[in-house]
Amino acid sequence: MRISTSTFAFLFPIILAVPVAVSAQDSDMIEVTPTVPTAAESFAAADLDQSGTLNGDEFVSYAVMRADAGDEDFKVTVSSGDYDGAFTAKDADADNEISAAEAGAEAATDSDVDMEDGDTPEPM
Ligand SMILES: [Ca+2]
Ligand SMILES: [Ca+2]
Repeated sequence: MRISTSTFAFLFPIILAVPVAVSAQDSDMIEVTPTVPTAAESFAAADLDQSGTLNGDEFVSYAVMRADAGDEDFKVTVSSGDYDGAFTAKDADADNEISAAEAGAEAATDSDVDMEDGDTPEPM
């Protein structure tokens, strides 16, 4: 056994010091800034299967997120619980999926639209 007690003696003060340093920072360093997600961010977060569109379940998540973010239209939807009605209203092309455009959640750039998805061309 070559592990000496001096190694332990060296580490021990560090182990003690770390929790103190963390708790000292806790009170004044960590400031929770509420950030309101953009529609595009909510859309991406709600699109659980990352298909680029929202199905019925994903749309419910999206509606709740937008309501939380202060979107008055979705507040009405969430408080009424009429997700089906809102879904139908948003689904302009009636394909039972809400695209980012239909949700009004298009990102500023559209450069990532055609990623590795060449087998399903959009019917116009
Ligand atoms: Ca999806
Ligand atoms: Ca659609």
